[in-house]
Amino acid sequence: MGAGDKEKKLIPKPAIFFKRYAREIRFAVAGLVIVLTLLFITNDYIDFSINDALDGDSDSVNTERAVNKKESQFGGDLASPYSDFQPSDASISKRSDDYVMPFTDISQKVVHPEDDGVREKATMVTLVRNTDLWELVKSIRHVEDRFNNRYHYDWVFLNDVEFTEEFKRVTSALTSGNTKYGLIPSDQWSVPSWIDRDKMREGMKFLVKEEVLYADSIPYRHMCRYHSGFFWRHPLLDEYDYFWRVDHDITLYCDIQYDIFKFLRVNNKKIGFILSVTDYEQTIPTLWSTVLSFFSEFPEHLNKNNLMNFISDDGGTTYNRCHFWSNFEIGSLEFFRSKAYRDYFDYLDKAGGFFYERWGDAPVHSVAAATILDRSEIHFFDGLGFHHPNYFSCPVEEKIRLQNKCICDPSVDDTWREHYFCTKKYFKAANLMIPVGAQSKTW
Ligand SMILES: Nc1nc2c(ncn2[C@@H]2O[C@H](COP(=O)(O)OP(=O)(O)OP(=O)(O)O)[C@@H](O)[C@H]2O)c(=O)[nH]1
Ligand SMILES: [Mg+2]
Repeated sequence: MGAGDKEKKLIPKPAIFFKRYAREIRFAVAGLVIVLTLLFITNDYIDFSINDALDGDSDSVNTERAVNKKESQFGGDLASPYSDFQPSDASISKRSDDYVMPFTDISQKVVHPEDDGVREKATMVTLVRNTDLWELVKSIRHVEDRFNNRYHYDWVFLNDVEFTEEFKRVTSALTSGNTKYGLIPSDQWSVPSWIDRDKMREGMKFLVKEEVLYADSIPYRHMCRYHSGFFWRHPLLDEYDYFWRVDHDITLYCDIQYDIFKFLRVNNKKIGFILSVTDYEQTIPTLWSTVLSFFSEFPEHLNKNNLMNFISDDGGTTYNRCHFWSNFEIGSLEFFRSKAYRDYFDYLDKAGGFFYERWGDAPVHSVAAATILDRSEIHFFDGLGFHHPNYFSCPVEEKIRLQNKCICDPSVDDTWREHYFCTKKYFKAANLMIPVGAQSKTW
């Protein structure tokens, strides 16, 4: 074995290989880099073109998405104070094209907007007692987990007494947006001067005899009156256009796949509900006659394209007591701030029914919505899954329940029942189709 051979043996075999083919290897690596770069660019282009082609579909849902997608590429509306907002979960803006909308939303001709990186001027709002804290925490978690952890909307808490430090600590730890805590002015939470207290006591006695819930509760009456006429006037709500009322005793069962506030704006909706029921006759004996005298004094506030057929079975002569259950309520603050609504509330308030009887905010809001708004501005929400004691909303369509990861039992759904519940009546009044599966609930 010569010295040269020895040297060759000391150099490892791969090194000899690389030395011999150094030029070819350099070419191959450079080629590979070029090919990979080309592939990367082309793939991006194909992806972009396919999405654009799909977005170009004439279907209104896709058109809406296309508009939003274009906006989001430019970072949303630059003039908006919220334009720096980005959803924390990027996957939400890449909704797959097999996304399904509930049948009722197709029937109501609405679109589910895609996220565009622009947060609406909206907030959750909760009127609540300090003592409700440990029930409220569950409601907050439902709303945060199913919706707000992607959007970080603010949360306004309102109370007739100061919130405790513990209440603020716990709720601010659970919410993903800013929290604000407001004290209600005492004149909005006390019996007004024009109320005859003897008459009020007589009314309460009657309701106790009738075994009506909260028959003689004054705080309950303040709560109903506050929700009817004042929550939207609280200065903490001044900066917002939309609200979602979240009570301390609610449950959400499904993921909400879209920005529910953007939904209201894009579809021009002023109020949304999920369950609708019939009120107790004894709590509102003079509500309708008061409403009728309001409209005879303010006929200009009656919308020509109203939804009277939902609240009256005889063309407006009597009230059928149907109302949107207000423990779930998403709506436009502009509606409540309008002259029409303010005139309406002031008229009702002066009549005294919040105290002499026990008018609830639900019939008060619903009658206003069905008379003052255009019928197209009201929306029935589906696909969310909801519970407030003692009724359930659980989507009837399995594909919606699976897509939205609902954990409710559809057999307990109350939405489409005909006795006591009113959603079928709403669909009939609004001339909308109901989903398959809804027809079977006739009791
Ligand atoms: N600050 C404050 N909040 C109240 C008061 N009464 C009720 N609330 C809140 O107003 C909302 C509605 O009150 P509820 O007592 O649940 O009324 P309801 O839903 O008609 O009655 P239930 O069927 O018993 O649930 C809840 O979020 C309560 O926490 C009160 O006296 N003070
Ligand atoms: Mg409640």
